Amino acid sequence: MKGVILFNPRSALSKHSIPNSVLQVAAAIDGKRDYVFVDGNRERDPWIAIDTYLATGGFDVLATTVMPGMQLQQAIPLTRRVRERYPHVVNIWGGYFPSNQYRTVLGSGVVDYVINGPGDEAFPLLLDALETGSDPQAVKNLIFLRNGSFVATPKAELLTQDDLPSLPYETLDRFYPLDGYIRKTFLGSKTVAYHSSVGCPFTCSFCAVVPIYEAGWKGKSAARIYRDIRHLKDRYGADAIEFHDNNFFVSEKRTAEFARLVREDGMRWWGEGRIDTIHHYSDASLALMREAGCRMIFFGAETGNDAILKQMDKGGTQTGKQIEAFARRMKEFDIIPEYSFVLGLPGRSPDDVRRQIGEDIEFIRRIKVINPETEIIIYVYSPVPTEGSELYELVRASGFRFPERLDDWLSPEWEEFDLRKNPLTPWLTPDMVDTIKNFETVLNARFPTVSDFKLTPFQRSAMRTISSLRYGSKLYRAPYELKVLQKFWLKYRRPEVEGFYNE
Ligand code: B12
Repeated sequence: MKGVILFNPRSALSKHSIPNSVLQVAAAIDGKRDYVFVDGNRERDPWIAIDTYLATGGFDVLATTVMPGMQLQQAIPLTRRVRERYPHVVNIWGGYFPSNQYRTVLGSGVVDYVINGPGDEAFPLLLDALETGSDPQAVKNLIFLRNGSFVATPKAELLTQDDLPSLPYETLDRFYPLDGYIRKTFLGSKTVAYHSSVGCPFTCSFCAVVPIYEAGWKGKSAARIYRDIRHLKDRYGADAIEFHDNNFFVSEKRTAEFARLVREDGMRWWGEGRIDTIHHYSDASLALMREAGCRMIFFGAETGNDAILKQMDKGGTQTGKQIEAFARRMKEFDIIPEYSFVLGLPGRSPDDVRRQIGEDIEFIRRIKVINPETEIIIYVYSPVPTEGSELYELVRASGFRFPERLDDWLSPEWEEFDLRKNPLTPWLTPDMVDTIKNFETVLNARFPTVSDFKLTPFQRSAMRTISSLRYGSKLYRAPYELKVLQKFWLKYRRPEVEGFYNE
């Protein structure tokens, strides 16, 4: 077995954070196999780098990480090109998209193996099997085609995260200077992306994490996180952290311990958590987190409607009332809640869907009254294959189907689908999508996000003034003047699509 090319297809229009998916995979083979990085976010045309490496004859594996959306635009054509020009090269895909859409990915004939979930053990073991000619079926977390049938090997237990090797930042730095990833955001002048846990203990049926981790969660200890963060601070001058975990705040004990460790470092941090989990945190823990630099937390609020929270299998104790009470509580501790909502779920009738959208818009307005600092993110529901869930059965019953051919995901409408902005769900009519998007435009003008720190105080107050009549009188229809100002004057940036604005 020769060298491995680790490929992170382009995932954002601007430069971006540390590609932790391929970096963690690199850690699993570091010192055992030759490998190189190709980052589509840092290459004008990644094909040139991939082709150059393969033309040397020193590489025979292209290992690509793929999430839905923009990454498909490079992952699919480049993998296909490698198959055509270098048929002996093994194509391995890992990440959320292939794990959830393995039939389409393997059915394309250009991808040989899908790493289903964590690749820390699966990837090195697969390379060993390919090298020795032994049966890959012995490798867990793997899916491949054999004689026309899918072979999905058992899922491995989640690993003890503290046992994972340190990430080879210095190696990545040789390919792409790390300064290019450690950027200024509203959190700090040198913001790093760090991933301290895998999975999530909950099974929300609109979330792509669920089919992969099935309510499993494992996290690094506070001491290990702090050791790694200190390395990024001391070696690269990091002064802020984006915790990219699906659910960083599962354990109050771990969070509080990390807060105590990082308290004197003057770092500011952001992460993702659940409202019901952190609402059960003590006042002391919340105060400690704020003192230790926790500035904003992303939450899946989803909806103010308890029946729909149930239909979503949101689980836990989250309710509309709790979402309101928690926004009020976060204000007391000066930690910004970033509430994401999922609008446009299937209903019994079009009127039912419209009524629900209207109710959630009113609910979001109430949250803004309770705590105007609350950042609001609006997603339009895009199904993920949570087989067997009440919500997914409703989706299937509506006639919704994912593309069967891999190349169909390249079509503009499916790229839109992935961005959860304009899904092609049969029950959502254009007027419903317009209602959601127009409200979003007026809301973002009335309350510009703090994360877009390039906005001047004048721009912010101008947008507030210009939009206040519309927002005050709930006039959301055809907000073209605001769209033009946001696009051309503000170059407004939404964190849910490209991450936090960074320079
Ligand atoms: C960072 C991030 C981004 C970054 C891009 C990162 C990049 N790669 O360049 C940005 C902010 C640009 C981004 C954008 C989006 N994202 Co995003 N993103 C993430 C996030 C928070 C962290 C990913 C990460 O680094 N994880 C850390 C690594 C170590 O974990 P991992 O990726 O799971 O990797 C392990 C395994 O999966 C496997 N593996 C993964 N890749 C590979 C590759 C190989 C070769 C092998 C062997 C193994 C392997 O092994 C790894 C180690 O165990 C994840 C959530 C999460 N916590 O993972 C969401 C997530 C992947 N994003 C998601 C989505 C939907 C999007 C957007 C579409 C959102 C939107 N509405 O716009 C956009 C799409 C991008 C676009 N512009 O089109 C969803 C995907 C859901 C789905 N349907 O599959 C996730 C899961 C969030 C969620 N909870 O829903 N995203």
